[in-house]
Amino acid sequence: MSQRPDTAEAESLAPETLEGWYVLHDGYTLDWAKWRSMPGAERALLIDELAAWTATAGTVEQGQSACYQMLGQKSDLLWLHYRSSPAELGAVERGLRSCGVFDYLVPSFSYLSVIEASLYEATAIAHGMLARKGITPGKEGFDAAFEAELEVQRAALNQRVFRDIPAQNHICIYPMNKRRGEHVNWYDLSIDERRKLMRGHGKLGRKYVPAVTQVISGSVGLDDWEWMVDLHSDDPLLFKKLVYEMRFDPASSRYAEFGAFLVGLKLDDNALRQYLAL
Ligand code: 76R
Repeated sequence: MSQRPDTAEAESLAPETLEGWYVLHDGYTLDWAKWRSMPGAERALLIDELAAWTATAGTVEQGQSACYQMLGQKSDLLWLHYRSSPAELGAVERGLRSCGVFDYLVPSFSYLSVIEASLYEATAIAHGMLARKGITPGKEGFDAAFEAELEVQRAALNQRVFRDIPAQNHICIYPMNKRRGEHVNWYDLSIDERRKLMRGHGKLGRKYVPAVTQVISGSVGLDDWEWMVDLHSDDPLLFKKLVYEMRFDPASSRYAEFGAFLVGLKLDDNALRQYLAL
């Protein structure tokens, strides 16, 4: 792999990115003993209150929310929120705290990020479109035509980054970094090298579309890792198959580092009520 020469032009080396919804993953375990020691009628009131709050949070004008039952002991319940600003996420956090059930929830996991599309390909696509029309870099009008073409790409990507929470009923989430190690360092590669790797990555990933929906949110400067990976599917086996196949792809085999994996099931209003009535 060619490493880029020492240069101070870091600004132009970062791919342009397009951002959409801010995302909060908000996970809790339930203190079952304390919860069940409460009389049934009181519990029912708190369940109604929480279900009503979850439903309202899911139908806000700007963004969306969904609730998942997480498998294993790392978390019991996870709320996923898409909102237009951190302030909006703050409001939704306060909303949950105002529910009576909150006194029985023990925080287990939270993650702040923003849905992101990197424009590695958009730039290459724009170059290709213009080249086919004979408009090449250096020619008169190239800069304006290039900007206009990029705008078209951005508009298409906008729908990706301001998307709805996928309807699929299983979720798999994990944070990841691109390696900055002694021997291999993603951030030292040239932008062309990274584009090439991302192209291979995208090609592999698209084999799983639409059975798996991938939502990548960036979290550099927002939380502990560089990205949060959310995969949604009706077939949870595809999480294993996709993540395993990707392990062999150089964008992951050489450069990816992962945090903890969590898998859960989407809860509709009825299922959330049943879960809390256990
Ligand atoms: O349509 C396109 O061309 C989008 C191409 C694409 C990008 C730019 C893409 C496609 N991904 C992109 C960016 Mn992805 N992705 C992961 C993981 O487990 C692992 O090994 C890694 C975790 C999975 C499973 C996955 C799946 N992707 C990214 C980025 C940002 C990198 C950057 O900007 O430098 C990360 C961290 C990342 C990680 N990817 C796809 C998938 C799937 C299934 C696809 C095809 C789906 C689609 O195009 O919508």
